[in-house]
Amino acid sequence: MIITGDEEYFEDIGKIAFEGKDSDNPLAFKYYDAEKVIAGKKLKDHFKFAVAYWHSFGGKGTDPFGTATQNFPWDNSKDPTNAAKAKADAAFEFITKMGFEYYCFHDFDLIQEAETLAESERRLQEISAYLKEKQEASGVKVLWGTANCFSHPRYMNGAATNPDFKVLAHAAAQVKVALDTTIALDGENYVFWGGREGYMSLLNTNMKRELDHMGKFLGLARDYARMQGFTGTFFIEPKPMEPSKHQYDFDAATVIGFLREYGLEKDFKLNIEVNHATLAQHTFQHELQVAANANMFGSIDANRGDYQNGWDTDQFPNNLYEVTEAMLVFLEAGGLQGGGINFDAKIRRNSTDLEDLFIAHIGGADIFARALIAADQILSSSSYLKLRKQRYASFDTLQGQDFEHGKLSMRELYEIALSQDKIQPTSGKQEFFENIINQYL
Ligand code: XLS
Ligand code: NI
Ligand code: NI
Repeated sequence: MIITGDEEYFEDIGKIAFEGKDSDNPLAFKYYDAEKVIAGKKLKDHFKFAVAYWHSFGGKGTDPFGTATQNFPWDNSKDPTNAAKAKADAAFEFITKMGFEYYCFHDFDLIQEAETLAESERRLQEISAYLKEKQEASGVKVLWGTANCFSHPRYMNGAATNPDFKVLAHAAAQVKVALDTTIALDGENYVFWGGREGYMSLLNTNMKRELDHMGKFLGLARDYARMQGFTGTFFIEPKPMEPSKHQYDFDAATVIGFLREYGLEKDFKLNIEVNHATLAQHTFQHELQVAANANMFGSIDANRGDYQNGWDTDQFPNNLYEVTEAMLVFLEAGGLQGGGINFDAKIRRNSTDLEDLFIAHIGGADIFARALIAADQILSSSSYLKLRKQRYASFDTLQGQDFEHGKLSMRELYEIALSQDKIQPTSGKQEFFENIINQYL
């Protein structure tokens, strides 16, 4: 029998309520009213907010210069099973009090990895049974699972792209078990983030061979999961660098090309992370649009980078303008395909109060709600869509339309150009577009 822990970890904090923007209560939502209907859907269904197990319950405030600062009460046991159960208790208490419905995990966020693969698998089965009961009791679900194929030293030269076959086989076994775990927990999706799938120096790297291995590996993982009855979507999470100097899943466009090259485009979509977009010198909005263009607008890892630091700081989202631009694409694309908004974000090293975890997630949910509401108004009430359409009006009739329909040859375009009047410049009106957004924030 499984004994559910009865310890309350956040005993001073109750269920987080929506109190509206005039509330001064730091532990209340100001904009995220889960049941509010915007553009035909409840906010909670637009977003499917998820808590990242690793940052919120595994992160302890460490950084490359210092050890843990966040000594949270669920971290007291040395025994892996007891520690994992305490973590699960804290996680489910937190998620339920937030009023969220989802979480995301790596295999060894759930329970500490063992010395052998067989024992790791046994541990995962044990903790999954415990988590399954907690899911059933609370209604909380798994948005996606994944395997951590980047932390252990065996992966220092990559996992699916490792030049040593033994490591590739180990990674395959780990992904198989992570898929089994995700399926056992009724996970809706499965993510691949290739932290060390890339290289540090091309001098010692056969790039083509490594990419072929990765393509094959992902195909095998998909086939295995489908055989087990998994019907969810696989997501690739692009990131240009860190920890590898150069990662193969650089950005959305690169990943889309890769998926098509290896015949994976039917089963895979993208999980776009804000801070990864900006590391790739793109905007969050750009990456979402690239994914939407390819019909691969799958899921979002919500966070933000730092304007001054060039690494993945994984801060909680708070840039209203950035998220509003993103929500324009989100609504125009018709929302996420299977995924949700996972807060892949961590409280700062010096945020050491238990309530900081709540405050951070409240802020993140409020920013997305406020941005989505503004974006919906921009799309439905402002001249934004009309103005953008007008810029392309010359393609809606006559020769422009013929071109779009493939009815004009190169020679005909040449003849049109010879006969037409001098071209008058047309303003792009960028500042006007920017002002429209500001008007609705
Ligand atoms: C790291 C990634 C990671 C993935 C899951 O930068 O964001 O957290 O989301 O492996
Ligand atoms: Ni992520
Ligand atoms: Ni990240």
